[in-house]
Amino acid sequence: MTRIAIIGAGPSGMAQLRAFQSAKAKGQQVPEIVCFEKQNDWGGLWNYTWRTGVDQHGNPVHGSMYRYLWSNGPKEALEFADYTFDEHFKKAIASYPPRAVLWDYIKGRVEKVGVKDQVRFNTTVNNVEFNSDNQQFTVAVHDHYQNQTYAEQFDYVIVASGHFSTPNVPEFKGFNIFNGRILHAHDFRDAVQFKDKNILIVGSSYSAEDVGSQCYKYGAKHIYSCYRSQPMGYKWPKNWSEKQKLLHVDENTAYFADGTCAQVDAIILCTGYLHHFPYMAEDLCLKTHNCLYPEGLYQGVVWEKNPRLFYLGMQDQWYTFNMFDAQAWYVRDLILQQQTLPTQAEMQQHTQQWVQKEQKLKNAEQMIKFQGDYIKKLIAETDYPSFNIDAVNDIFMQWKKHKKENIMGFRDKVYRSVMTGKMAKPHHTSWLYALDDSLESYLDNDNHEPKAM
Ligand code: FAD
Ligand code: NA7
Repeated sequence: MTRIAIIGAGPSGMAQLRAFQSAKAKGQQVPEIVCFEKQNDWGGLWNYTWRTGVDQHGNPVHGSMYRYLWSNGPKEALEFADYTFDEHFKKAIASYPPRAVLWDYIKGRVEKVGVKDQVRFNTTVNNVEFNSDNQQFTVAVHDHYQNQTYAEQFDYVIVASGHFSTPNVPEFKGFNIFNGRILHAHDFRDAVQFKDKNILIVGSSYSAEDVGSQCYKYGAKHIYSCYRSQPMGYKWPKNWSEKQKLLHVDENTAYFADGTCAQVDAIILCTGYLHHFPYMAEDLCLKTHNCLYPEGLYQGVVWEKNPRLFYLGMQDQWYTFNMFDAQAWYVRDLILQQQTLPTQAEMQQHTQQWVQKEQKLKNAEQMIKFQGDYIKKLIAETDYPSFNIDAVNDIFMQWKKHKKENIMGFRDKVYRSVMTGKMAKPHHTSWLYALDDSLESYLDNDNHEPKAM
């Protein structure tokens, strides 16, 4: 029987499990699937861990999420087309759920259809090689339950191990003599640690904005953020100063390109992540920076040099969960031979057209539409329920506008689901004052009067 290995049971790997299960439910013959997951539960980044550095088995900790993380985009933009928030929670909820609520939602869909027995938890993939003689992959793993290494043969491999877990850690002059703490956002777990501290955030993208906002919310004294190319440019609170490029630091002071300096207690490097696949043989290894259309992947997923190998979720992400679905359904149909691939040269040419298009994008609106167009094309090829992607693009544009208006208040806005047509219900407490990020508190919307909106 044909065998498929999925590496990782985060949202992308779970989408792949769901895609095959939905084909099986329609009576199709589906190959044997084995999903390897190095953590002891599924959900990927949404499965919070307090750990930093190495995990209990000595492997690098995967988690980059922190306590008090709330969705940084509206849930209406990431909703599954085949499993809505209303179906899962049985009532309307607000638009920016905390991590635990989104984790519950992601798990709900796959728990309902019973695919967990296809996942081998606590099992780290250590090596993947392709043997051209028998056209099979050898996947070598370590089973941490048994403390045993073993290898198995597969006809297809689907890499779904994420790309926001290996930190990009630049060094600045003086770091070796700085007296405070220096950490990367990957190791940031709890903003309360920075209460009453002056902190410096390096970077000007999502992590910079959100890690800084968490620190503000939980009582940091002053936040300095500094950018390399573009300022974030929001209307920051009084105790947040956005600075130009960081030049160097000494024992307790950071020096910026505009000639100013600031005394800081801690430095948080929000400098992004590396695509890192230490387990892949060189000829199978995706090498890319964080972009919307990585080179080498036809339709964003097929490894052009060997189309028995696929990568899911490797793009920079405006769209997330429903994009992973579109990819997973397409990969499924290729493996089930309901889709055919063009020649390698044609695939490469097709990818180049998209890569060149990406290079010409000038602003966020164009980037959002670009990713929306990509998803539209994938969905058109499969039976994934189609949804109004133009309407989701509009939600993203509203979200951008709300952030510009009020960076500490945008999470209080609500949006209409494009899947159900229903409006979200405002949360009982404004994000800035909602210190409890538990699932129970979030869902307990009926017993609270809305306050501080
Ligand atoms: P991951 O979630 O990273 O899952 C990959 C899985 O692979 C993990 O379970 C991991 O343990 C496993 N794995 C890795 N290596 C191996 C190995 N060698 N062997 C076996 N298993 C392995 N998206 C949103 O939509 N909204 C948000 O608000 C949002 N916030 C974010 C905040 C942060 C701090 C970060 C870092 C990302 C955020 N994202 C957000 C984006 C996030 O990338 C996606 O939501 C999603 O988690 C990606 O899913 P994935 O399955 O591709 O990767
Ligand atoms: P991103 O979006 O890849 O952004 C990385 C940021 O780090 C970006 O502002 C970069 O500046 C900056 N950067 C990178 N290297 C350096 C150096 N050497 N010096 C200064 N600044 C640097 O990563 P994020 O972590 O913000 O977001 C990733 C995901 O996590 C995202 O999906 C969110 O949902 C959460 P640049 O603009 O390139 O000059």
